[in-house]
Amino acid sequence: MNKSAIDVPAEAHNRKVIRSKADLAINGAPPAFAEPLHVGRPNIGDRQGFIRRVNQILDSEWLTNNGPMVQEFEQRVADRLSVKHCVAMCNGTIALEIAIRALGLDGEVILPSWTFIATAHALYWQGLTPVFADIDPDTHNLDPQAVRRMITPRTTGIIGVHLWGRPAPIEELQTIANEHQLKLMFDAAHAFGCSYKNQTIGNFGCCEVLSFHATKLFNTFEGGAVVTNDDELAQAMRLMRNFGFAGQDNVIYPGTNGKMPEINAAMGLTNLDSFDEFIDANRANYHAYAESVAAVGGINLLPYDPDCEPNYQYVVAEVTGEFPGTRDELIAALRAENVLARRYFWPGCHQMQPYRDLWPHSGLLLPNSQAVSERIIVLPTGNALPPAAAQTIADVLCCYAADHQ
Ligand code: T4K
Repeated sequence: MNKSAIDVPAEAHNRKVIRSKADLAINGAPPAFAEPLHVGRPNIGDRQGFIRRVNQILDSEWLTNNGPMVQEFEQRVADRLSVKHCVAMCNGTIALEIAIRALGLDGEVILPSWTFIATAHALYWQGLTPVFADIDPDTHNLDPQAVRRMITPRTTGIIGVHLWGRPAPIEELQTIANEHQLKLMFDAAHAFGCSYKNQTIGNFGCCEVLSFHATKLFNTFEGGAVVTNDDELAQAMRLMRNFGFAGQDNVIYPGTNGKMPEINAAMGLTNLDSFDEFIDANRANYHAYAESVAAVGGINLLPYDPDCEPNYQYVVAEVTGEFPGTRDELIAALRAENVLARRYFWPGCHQMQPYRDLWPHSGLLLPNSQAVSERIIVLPTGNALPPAAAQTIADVLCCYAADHQ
């Protein structure tokens, strides 16, 4: 067993004692946690503050269509990220689609396969061809050399994804985009509140897309936004998210309905008030895992880059060949303890439909994406994680490893 796992007596935290294989739930013992621990448990700020805002909305009888809460929310997000425009949307996927369209992307767009499926679907849904480039196995982000290899005469853009809140190789991608006259945008769904070299995520490429889904560090129930410093782009996206209306009775573009309702903005404003506390809680969870889980042989916690300020949204570990068991067996052992760890984003977008049938051999060009997808494990975090949960999870991993030596 690793040192820190035995340093803190389980009894002191009133948590299940896990010292031998007989204590593991997969071997018939009761689970370590009475309630499931989720990866995406929502962070919820001040309830009374939220309810006050909901009452304000109800009293005002203004429920949606760019109401005062949405406008305040957009301003607060823009201020927080030091970016000129925040265009709030109903979710991150529609925000991606609108950004893709407003940028005039066409033909082929290069993106990682190692991302949530929405990044690829947003392109496909807009009639574009997603072209998957491989990742750097150490950072899980796009490998610029792999991006170069995927450029064809039909390529019009690149979508970098700041996976797990770790900035994509921003400068290298911008250089490639400039050399080939491509538009560069970022899927920053994981990176709200992160920064790169002291500049907030939200200020890179032509625009960056945020998700405020319930499972994100910062949520508006459902929601998203595109942030940009480009006035014209922001104006085009505002038009697109509201059916193309340029004023009452005046439609000048075939737009869609991407509007954020007032109640979502109320949740956003409430959660913005507590956002720093959410980060603090996640940072503490991350460090607790780093001390305990990372000390288990064969389980490596993904570190953050020194020149990036993370939001600690995800606790991501890799199960290496050194660990005496497969990733999926380990996930099953954790699930038995009520630890609902995930294997995001297995098996990779290229292995999901329609892309798997369209390009059945694309995996040959994505060896790093495939390898990472087989060894990843995402652990529960968030401000509802019980105290010492990371330690208990480390104890499970240690005993599991000892049991399978
Ligand atoms: N780009 C990237 C890189 C993304 O990661 C995402 C979304 C997007 C774009 C698109 O943004 P949105 O259109 O979603 O705004 C979840 C989320 O649905 C998705 O938003 C997120 N990424 C993705 C990483 O995770 P699932 O399939 O894992 O959701 P689900 O229902 O399994 O929930 C995860 C866990 O959270 C569950 O174990 C239960 C727990 N949970 C969930 C909800 C909704 C709760 O405890 N309470 C809740 O209200 O996709």
